[in-house]
Amino acid sequence: MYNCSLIKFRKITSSSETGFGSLTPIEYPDNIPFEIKRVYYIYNVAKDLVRGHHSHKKLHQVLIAVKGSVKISVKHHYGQQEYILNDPSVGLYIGPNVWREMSDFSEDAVLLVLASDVYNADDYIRDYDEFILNNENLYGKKGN
Ligand code: T46
Repeated sequence: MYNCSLIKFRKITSSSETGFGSLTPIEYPDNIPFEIKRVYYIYNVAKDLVRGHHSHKKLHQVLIAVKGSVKISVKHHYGQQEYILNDPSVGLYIGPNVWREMSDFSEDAVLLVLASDVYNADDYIRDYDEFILNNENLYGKKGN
């Protein structure tokens, strides 16, 4: 989807030892399209709760379910899509002007987010009508 795509990271495992586990490195610019200025994570979310309900004006982010699973619903002027994140070696890149909602958190889910900038409340569009209008201003009115 426009401004939104899955990234497959490396998963380093040792075949020689059982139970050794896996390691996923993420480095700019090889695996992620922006320099990381902030990291946060979301956890202990109730099963029926939906978070998000906003887009960003300039922020780029990558979302990774480092534990458990989370559904991410995204919407842009050019389409909408749902992703189930349940693999710590897979990230979902979300660029600017994409409406996002996070739901269906499994009980053990930990959603790690890598962000291109520090927290800035002014970068959020939290009103859905404003999001639609902003996208129309940027990409043109639907049907024209
Ligand atoms: C996003 C999705 C995936 C801070 O003080 N610093 C921070 O870095 C963040 C991310 C949030 N906050 C405060 C702002 C609110 O008072 O934490 C509170 C909860 O934030 P919010 O309601 O925006 O959380 P979500 O889960 O709806 O959205 C978050 C990010 O804010 C957002 O950028 O894309 O996760």
